[in-house]
Amino acid sequence: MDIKIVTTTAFTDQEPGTSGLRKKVTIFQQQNYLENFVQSIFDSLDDFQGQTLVVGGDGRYYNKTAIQTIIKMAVANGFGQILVGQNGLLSTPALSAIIRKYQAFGGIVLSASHNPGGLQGDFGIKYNISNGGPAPEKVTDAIYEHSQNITEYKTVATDSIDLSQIGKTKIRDTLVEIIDPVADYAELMEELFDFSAIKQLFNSGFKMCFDAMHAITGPYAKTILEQKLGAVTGTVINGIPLEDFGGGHPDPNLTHAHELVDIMYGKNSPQFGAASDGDGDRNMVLGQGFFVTPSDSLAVLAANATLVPGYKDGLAGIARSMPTSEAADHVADALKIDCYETPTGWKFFGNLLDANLATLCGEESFGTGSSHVREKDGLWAVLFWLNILAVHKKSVEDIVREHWTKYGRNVYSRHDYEGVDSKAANALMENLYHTFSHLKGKKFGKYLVEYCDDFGYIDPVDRSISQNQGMRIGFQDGSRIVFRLSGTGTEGATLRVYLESFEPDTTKHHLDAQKELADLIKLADEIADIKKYTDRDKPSVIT
Ligand code: G16
Repeated sequence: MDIKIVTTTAFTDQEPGTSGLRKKVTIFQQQNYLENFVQSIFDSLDDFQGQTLVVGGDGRYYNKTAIQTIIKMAVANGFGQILVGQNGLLSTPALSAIIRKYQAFGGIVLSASHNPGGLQGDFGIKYNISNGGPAPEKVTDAIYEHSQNITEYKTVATDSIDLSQIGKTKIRDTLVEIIDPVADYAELMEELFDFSAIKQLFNSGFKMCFDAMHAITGPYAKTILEQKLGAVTGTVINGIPLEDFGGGHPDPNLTHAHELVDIMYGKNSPQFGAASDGDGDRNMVLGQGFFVTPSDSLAVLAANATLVPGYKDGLAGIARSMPTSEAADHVADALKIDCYETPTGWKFFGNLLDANLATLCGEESFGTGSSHVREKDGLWAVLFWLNILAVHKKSVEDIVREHWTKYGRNVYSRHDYEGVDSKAANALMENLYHTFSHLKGKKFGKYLVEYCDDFGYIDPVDRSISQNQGMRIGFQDGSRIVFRLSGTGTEGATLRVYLESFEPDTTKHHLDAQKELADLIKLADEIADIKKYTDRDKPSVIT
């Protein structure tokens, strides 16, 4: 079978964002669009001939078609082995675990994460390196550069591979192996967590509801929660992965995971609720009528880590993205370990984890993870909570409230303005940038501006520099407002406004976050002129 060299023309818009290339399905369906990007990935890698590539996706529309294309191109480009999840499925954290376990050269994840799927929805592609984590910026920059100059790609003319049967096929010199998408990941979870304690918890009548949102975690959650841990059948809802996620928006937050939210805030709710997103790396955690912010979740996991077998020896450090609340910093202070502040994007945690500077990482965007893989991991976070609940035998709410009593509460919220005109969003940021030069020392009511800057990061391991990572204003009382444009949207721009204040007074810990943050919310609008630039009088999503 001969290698085919196909002539192509570059697309100008293949610049990876916060997490790979995400576009409308219809954009990916243009002739050679996917092929160009895949060839650009391969062209930016060295010495992968004969090595292993892992491929899988979240099962969204176009997943299977794209996988067939990628297999043929990986064969033509000289990979020695390709591991593919059965039916083209692999959650993002499972793919990371498989890269690490089998010492693969890298992997390709097909997902647009929490973005809606289906013919009119979104698709995405991301390259992960040999540590199992998202390619760092130097690699994504190289991919983009290659995509701008591409003139041809390599493929082979062969029949489609049957993705439904576990087994091996040889194409030219490449072994293509269809693997169980769940087994390796489940085994890793069993090593990290006290499965017998969690089993006992479920045996004692403890109930939970896990909403897989018709996305990738359905099969993983059913195997681990229902089959291995003994949670009652029906614990996992929306557990069958569908190409359009059943018409839903697979983003585990209070707005989009409304079915779970209704259950957890309704009568006779189970003790614990959780949801995960399209590709299984995000998580939302709820108690009975109680929402745990992702920032608090990271802090609680860090404070309780030594209760969990996989972390019993303690944490090397914690890392959080800049807009994530400083709740984890208080825990790090108490544990006398470092807390690193990185730009938004899981790729920035990779070096810290590889160098063993951090063990737990987290982001306000519903992502938590650890050194067990190099991605955030939704089901892992749920199992971590279950392990803590099994040890403490207290409610989720009590655990969080006791945490606040000890460390203080970082009251937190994020306001998103989605689908804003891109020019207007850029103008808002530009204006903010100029405003910043005379904000320091200024007083707004009770808030005195202590610092304001455009966040930049120097990676402590390889000294690489990442600039323009979000505009932040810090006030003297520890409150913060951060403004960023999202790097994952596919329509117009999304303005994210992150709001945080610190409340040490336990008598105020029961208060509603939006009310507590009302002054800061007003101030954010006053400083950035949000209403004027976005032409919106309120955010589209509040978390
Ligand atoms: C991705 C990244 C995360 C980031 C999130 C939101 O998550 O992996 O690190 O926090 O996007 O990014 P933005 O604020 O730029 O939209 P996912 O779950 O979409 O892969």
